[in-house]
Amino acid sequence: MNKINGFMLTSLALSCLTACSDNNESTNHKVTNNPNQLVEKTHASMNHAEMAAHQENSDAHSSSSITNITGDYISRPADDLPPPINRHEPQLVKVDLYTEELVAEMMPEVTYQYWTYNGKVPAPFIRAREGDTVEIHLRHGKPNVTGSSHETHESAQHAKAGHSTHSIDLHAVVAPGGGAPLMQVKDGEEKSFQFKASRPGIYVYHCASPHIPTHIANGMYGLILVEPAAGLAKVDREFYVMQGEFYTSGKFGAKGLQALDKKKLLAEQPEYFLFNGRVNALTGEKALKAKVGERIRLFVGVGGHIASNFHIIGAVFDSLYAQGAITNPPLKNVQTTVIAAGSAVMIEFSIDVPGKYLLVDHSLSRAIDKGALAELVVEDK
Ligand SMILES: [Cu+2]
Repeated sequence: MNKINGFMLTSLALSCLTACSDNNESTNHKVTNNPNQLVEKTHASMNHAEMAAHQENSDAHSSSSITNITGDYISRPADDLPPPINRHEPQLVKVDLYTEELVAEMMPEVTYQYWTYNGKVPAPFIRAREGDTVEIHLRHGKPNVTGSSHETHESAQHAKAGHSTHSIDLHAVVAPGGGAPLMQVKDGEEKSFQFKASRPGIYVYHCASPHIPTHIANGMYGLILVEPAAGLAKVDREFYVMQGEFYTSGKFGAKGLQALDKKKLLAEQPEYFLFNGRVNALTGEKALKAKVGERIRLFVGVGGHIASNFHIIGAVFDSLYAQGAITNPPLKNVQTTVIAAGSAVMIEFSIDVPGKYLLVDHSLSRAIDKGALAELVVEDK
């Protein structure tokens, strides 16, 4: 057994590919009983047949061949999060993540090569309970995909594109790099580690591979909630929203495939400020929906590099758990909250008057001109 940075490494057999929620099973996993151990394994996850298919199709792996996905594919719906935890004992929570680079619409006629966890922005919402052992599996590349739909390309192309390695740094992990030193995965590799969810809160996680700001700017971020052991108050609705900014080569709305403009990234001058990765990701049919009087809980994070001035036009945050500190007493009756880059908040409120309420970054040109706008539609009971 190796020791790295004080954490013991053992091997795991890797198998499951389920969603990021409660999971009682630990089948095929040799899990240590000490939850403070970080567990890691590397393996080339393509078998020979898959590798052969990959090679045969390698001619098609030029950057121009990456599938264009039209429509609203990239954005994760705001109600896509695991349900509240309803148990009183700690358990093992297994999380399966893979990385995927894919070209998708940022708005109609504007496309961008996103780098993602599990194909969406933001990444899966991870939900655990204080005291749980969380086991993160991270695979570089979509599992069980070969042939023309295989988004990944050859190693050299990965390297040239700057995504030869991906990883994960979870702010809920109290260990060097948030786990990232153990979790650098190259094309086709998979690694895993365990940590004890010891600090309740709502935390950001993100890719931490060079050049880190580029990986984050391309969409590699999500939230992990560690519920307090006693649980959270019961509410009627929960939603998952993350703000991130995008540094496209063309101006906001410029048509066609947009490259990342690194100069704009370094200058912190994005063209887009977006909720869940796309213009109008959370409006119209995809708006947040609730009924008058219902208790609504929002988890809102900033995955990007620029803090949000988060506000809901026409609403007041009855309870704001600022800076991810969900076990502190909330601030009451708050109009707008700053959400730092790499932070998140929990907001609880209800609405008395039916209608449409706009979620915005109150640096309002970001909302009106650069995309940072979502809708909450509240209907009569
Ligand atoms: Cu990455």
